[in-house]
Amino acid sequence: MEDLDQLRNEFLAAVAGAEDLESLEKVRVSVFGRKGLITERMKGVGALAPEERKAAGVALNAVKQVLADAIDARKAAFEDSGLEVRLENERVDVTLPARPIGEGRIHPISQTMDELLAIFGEMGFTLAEGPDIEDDFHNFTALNIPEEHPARQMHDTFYLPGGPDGARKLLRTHTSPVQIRHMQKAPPPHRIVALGRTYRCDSDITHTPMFHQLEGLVVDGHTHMGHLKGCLIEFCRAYFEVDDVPVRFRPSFFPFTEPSAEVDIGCKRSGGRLKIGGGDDWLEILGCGMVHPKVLANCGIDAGKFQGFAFGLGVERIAMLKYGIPDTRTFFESDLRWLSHYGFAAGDVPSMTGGLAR
Ligand code: 2NL
Repeated sequence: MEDLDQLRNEFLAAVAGAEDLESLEKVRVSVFGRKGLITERMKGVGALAPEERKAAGVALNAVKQVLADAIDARKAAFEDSGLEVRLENERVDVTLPARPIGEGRIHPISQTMDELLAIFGEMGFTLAEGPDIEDDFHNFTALNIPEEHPARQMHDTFYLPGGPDGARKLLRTHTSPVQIRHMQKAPPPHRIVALGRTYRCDSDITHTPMFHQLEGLVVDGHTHMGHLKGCLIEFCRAYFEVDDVPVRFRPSFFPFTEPSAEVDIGCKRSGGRLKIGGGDDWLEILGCGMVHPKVLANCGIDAGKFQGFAFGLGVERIAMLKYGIPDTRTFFESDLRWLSHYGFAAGDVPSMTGGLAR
């Protein structure tokens, strides 16, 4: 019994003297491990005479409990002080200024395209899509563009190397082939817009080799020039956010429409600044016309039964006019300072009547 007391005191001293969790674990193993002293003694109890066995077992169990409690208490103390140390070292200074979050900007071309889709979507147009790489038929022939037309020339159009049959694919020079493909695919009525990248072999202050277009097409049994005018006047009001913006239709020519017109809006220029609406100046913003019967026929549509209108505009041009961006080329320079100035925040969602819905 006495040596049990001594054993207990020695181990309590060892527990108290353990300086960290690791040395405490060593003490625990030396007592309770497979070869630990208590474990050994427990085996010894089994070998005692039956009358001694009970008292020895009780005494040994009592010591065992005391030691286990001491180890647990010491362990908890180490863990608490570990937490204290961590809280001290990892202290958060809530008065520090927040790190700036690099918030992205929406490119003015993306913003303008979203606005256009919102406006024409509200009018009942759906978006049609098609490939950037086109063939001669869908980009030119179907649109009644003659073989000798300057637009077909090598120096105006990006042609790809010829295939085995000698036919050369090209980068679409306008979004019209999207509408041609749409008309070939399904019978009228049609009410679609095509929107996206277009390419021309042209590069100077006002031209970039890649630019964006939006075109619209309506074909059914009855749509006439009055609908064309109503639709485009409504578009000008919605896009420029000027309810009484003057709109003028000026006769023009395109091979794919007859009659054809160009649309101007009224504006005022003073002190180098441009104000849309009112004034006595005019600004050209889009081209349009009634779809040429030959174009309908080229798409398998009976021009005796169906008619409609089409229009096209340059996205860069109307973005520059609305947002006061002076130089086309800057759109594609990927200059972050330019983007943070002219770009839009993600919350600037285009509304369906033009402008921003916040
Ligand atoms: C402009 C003028 C225009 C069209 C595009 C078109 C498409 C088909 C049939 C008939 Cl499939 N026309 N598109 C019509 C008139 C004008 O664009 O100045 N664009 C920048």
